[in-house]
Amino acid sequence: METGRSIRSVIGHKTMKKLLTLCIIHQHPKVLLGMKKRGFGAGRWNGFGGKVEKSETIEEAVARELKEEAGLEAVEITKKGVVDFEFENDPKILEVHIFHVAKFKGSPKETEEMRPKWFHVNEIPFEQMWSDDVHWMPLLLSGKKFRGRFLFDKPSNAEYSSKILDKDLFEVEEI
Ligand code: 6OG
Repeated sequence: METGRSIRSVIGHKTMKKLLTLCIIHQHPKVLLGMKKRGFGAGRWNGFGGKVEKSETIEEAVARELKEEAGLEAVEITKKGVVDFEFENDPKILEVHIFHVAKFKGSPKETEEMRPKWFHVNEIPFEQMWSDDVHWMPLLLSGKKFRGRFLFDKPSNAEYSSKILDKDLFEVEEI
């Protein structure tokens, strides 16, 4: 019998969907972000996360990435959003599952991929983040659940902040 996972990966293959996680550590009034040091989105502050491997669930990927990128052990993770990201003239869809983590063990440490830093919720550096974040992060920080889709011109890096060409973002009761 097919499981949810394998059905998802078959659909994922046809539509060129890539499954990723993104986790925001939030202990009010502070949020832990990481400066991405290499790879996709380098030079921007973001939550922690990455690709979901074939052998793991999405929640397992959240815990693994948090450990690998910030040296933290998630104690409780809550899914808050699913957002599709697309780039003009690129058939790939990044389906990013966004989580809220309020409890964790350990203290944040710098890794090869990320330099962690706490920010007050009123001082989140949106101008040095992906340009979608300013739209959904306030929903996440106020306990809302959401779905959305953003179409960008091209990927962000340290020098260039992606332009949003189209967006659709709405609150949902369940995710
Ligand atoms: P690696 O390629 O390093 O994972 N990500 C995005 N985050 C935001 N805020 N906006 C986007 O708009 C994003 N696209 C991807 C998902 C990449 C990490 O970056 C997130 C992952 O946590 C396009 O394995």
